[in-house]
Amino acid sequence: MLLLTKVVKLNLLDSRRKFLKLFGGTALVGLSPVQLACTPNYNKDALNKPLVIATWNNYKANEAAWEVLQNGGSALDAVEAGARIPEADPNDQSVGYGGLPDREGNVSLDACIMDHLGNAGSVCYLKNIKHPISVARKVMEETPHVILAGDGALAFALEQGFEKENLLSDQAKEKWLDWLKEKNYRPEGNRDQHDTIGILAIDQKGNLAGACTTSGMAYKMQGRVGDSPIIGAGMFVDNEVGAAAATGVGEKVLTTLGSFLVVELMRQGKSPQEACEEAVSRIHRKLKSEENIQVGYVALDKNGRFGAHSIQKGFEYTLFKPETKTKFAASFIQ
Ligand code: SD4
Repeated sequence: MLLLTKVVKLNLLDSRRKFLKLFGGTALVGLSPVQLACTPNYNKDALNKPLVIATWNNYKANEAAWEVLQNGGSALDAVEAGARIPEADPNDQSVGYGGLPDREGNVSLDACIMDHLGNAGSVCYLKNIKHPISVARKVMEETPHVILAGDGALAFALEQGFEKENLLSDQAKEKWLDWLKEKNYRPEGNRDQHDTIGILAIDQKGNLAGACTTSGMAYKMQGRVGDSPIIGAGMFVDNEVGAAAATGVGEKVLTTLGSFLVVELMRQGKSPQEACEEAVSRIHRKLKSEENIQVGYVALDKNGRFGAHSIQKGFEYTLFKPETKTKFAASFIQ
C-alpha cells in the first residue's frame, strides 16, 4: 500500500514536471494548481493593443470602434459603436434596418454583447427597433436578465426610449416579394447572402469585449432565432483568455456552441487561428454531402493575437490594429 502511494506521488510529480516543461515553468511559478490548469501563459509585453476585428467587410464599423479605442475608450463602447454602423445601413441586408425579412415579411433582429467582467446582454426576435445591440447592452446593464425575446424585448426597448420604426426597406421588400415566387429556402450563408457583424476588441487597458448583431437567415421561418444572440454560440468573451464571434448558418454554430469552443481551445493553448480551425472542422466533419453551407469564425486572444477561418472560400474579416487597417480573406477548408 505504502509502495503504491509512493508510485502515485512520483507519477504526479512527473506529470507536473512535464506540464511545467511544456508550458514554460518559470512564468508559472506562484500560480495555484487551479490557475495552472486554466490560464494560458500570456505575455503582457507582446500585447497588440488596441485592436478590433470584425467579420466580413465591416470597415466602417471598425472605423467607429477604432475612434473609441484610440481615444482611450473601453472595448465595450467600441464594439457597440462598431455594431451600430451596419445596423443603420440600409445596404447591409443581413443586419438591422434593411435586413432581409422572414417568410412572412417581418424583419426580426438578434444581437448580443459581452464585457470583460463576463456580463452579457442579448435580444432575440426583436422587431421594429433599429439598434438591437444597444437594447442588448441595456438588458445587460439595466435588468437582472441576460436574454429578452420578442414582445418582451420590444416592450423593454420602448420603455428605455428606443423608437419603433419600420425596418423593411423598399429594396429588401422587393427581394422578399421575388423570393415568394419560388419560396426556395437556401441557408448557405456565404458572402453574397451574408454580412452579419461579429466584432471583438481589446482596449488600451487590455480588456476584451464583443458584440454580434444580425437580421438572421433571409426568409427564415417566423420565430426562428439563430446563433448570434446566444452567448457562447454567436459570440463569447473571457477576459482571461480571449474572445470569438461567428457568422454563417447559425444552426451549425448553435449545435457546437462555436464561439465558446474557440475560446476554450485558446484556453487549452491553441492560437486564435488554430482554435478557429478546430471549431470550423468540428462542423465540417459532420456535414452531409448535400450541405453547401458557410460558417466562419474570428478570434482574438488576450495577447492581441488574432485568427479567422471558415468552411468555404469567400469569408473575409476586417482588422484594425496599430499600423494596420485592412480587410483580409480568411483561410478556408474547401
Ligand atoms: C444566423 N449566423 O442567424 C446568423 C447569420 C449570419 O451572416 O451570420 N449571417 O444564423
